[in-house]
Amino acid sequence: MNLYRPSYHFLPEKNWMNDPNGVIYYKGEYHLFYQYNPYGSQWGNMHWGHAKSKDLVHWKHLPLALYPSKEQGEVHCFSGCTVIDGEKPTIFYTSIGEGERNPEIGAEQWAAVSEDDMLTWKKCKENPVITSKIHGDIEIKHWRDPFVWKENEEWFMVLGGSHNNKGCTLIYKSKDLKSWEFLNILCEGEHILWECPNFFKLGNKYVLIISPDGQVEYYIGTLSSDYKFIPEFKGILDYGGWDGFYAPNSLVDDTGRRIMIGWMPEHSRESFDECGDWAGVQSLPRTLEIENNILHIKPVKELESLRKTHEKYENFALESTLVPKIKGKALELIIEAEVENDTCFSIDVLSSQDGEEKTSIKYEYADKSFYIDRSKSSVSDKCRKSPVKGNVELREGNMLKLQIFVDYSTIEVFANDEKVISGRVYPVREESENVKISLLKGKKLKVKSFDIWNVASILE
Ligand code: DQQ
Repeated sequence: MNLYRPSYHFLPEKNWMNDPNGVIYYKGEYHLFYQYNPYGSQWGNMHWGHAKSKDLVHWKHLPLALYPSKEQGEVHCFSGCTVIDGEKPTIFYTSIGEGERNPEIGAEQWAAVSEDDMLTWKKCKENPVITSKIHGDIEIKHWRDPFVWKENEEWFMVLGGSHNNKGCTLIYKSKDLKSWEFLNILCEGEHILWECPNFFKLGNKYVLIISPDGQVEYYIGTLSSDYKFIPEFKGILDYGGWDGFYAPNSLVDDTGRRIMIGWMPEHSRESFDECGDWAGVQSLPRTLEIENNILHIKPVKELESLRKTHEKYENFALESTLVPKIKGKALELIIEAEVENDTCFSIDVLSSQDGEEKTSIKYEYADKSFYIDRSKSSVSDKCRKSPVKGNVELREGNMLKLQIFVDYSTIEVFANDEKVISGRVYPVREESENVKISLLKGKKLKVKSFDIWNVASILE
């Protein structure tokens, strides 16, 4: 029996997957490319895998999109993006080779085009499209992960990197996607490197998202006329980091939604090797909106189509525990409650009957934290047990909404349609599929509603 492989998240049939790449809405379908090693379940031999979907929920696997061009000394096709130039889709990605073309100092930016609606891709004969010479005397290391968009009839690109040991994003401009001009260092931060930048307009602001080898951060701000980003507000896009969410990428669809998908890594497996011949999952797609200078992150509506058996509890006071009838390893739960002073409560999922193995999603009033307590997530001592923690302010009337998606080894917790924590867990017992809500501190939890659904597999 499968105990770990998610059933309603995207992942390839087997082998290693990491960053989502080149996500784009094209001719009525969502395309997802991804970093992929066709030869094993460890990172290496980076190719681009490819899948598409009509609804962001059910995905169809397609042939690999990019292979390293060994004859040109290319070893990896690192992350990048897809854009449509007229009718022709173009991929921009970072090409890594041998020796001097290593990721620290030798990366180049390459392109590939498709003439058959993205089914097959041909590398452009003009490659490399950009080399690091474009920066003149400015030395950039770990230069990678192009993100391209069109604004006022001009193309722009941002790339991640490291300048004087500080993570940075660089910005470039082009008229034809072929010849590029370096504009500026768009923004710099304190981390050693910034990977996979996304930079886009949302409402009347610009948003910069960066992956700094840890929790993914976002900045909201404005752009100066000399192409310097001026951050005004900052936040954590997902508290998961290496425990659950990294290197996201985004698209805009025909409804105008900014939709983001991130890689749910397996770092929490540590020395646990029971999962089989696959590694890496893509997160559920989420929408991004700015409200009160904070990025609000919500799962896409389309996921509701997977809801199956349902149980609902309304307007009750939780004084000890509630055990719903529904159980399983693929679930969605929503609780809306008024959280009084001193309250702490827990929603246990993937729990064994005796509670020896369980993953507890907790809310603590004292420090307004919500977190995935993984201390008992697995009776195996091989995987990571540290909590994955975030913070969220209560809404008016001390109201809290937690929307939780459980899918075998993935947990995603959305709090107040605003903040999110993604985490990975590896419960080893087949019977670890029970659910229980418990009041841990305080007199009572005034629950307005509690909903729980079994979630259909996307393979059915
Ligand atoms: N993964 C890719 C890089 C990127 C990193 C390599 C982020 O392009 O910077 O697989 O996870």
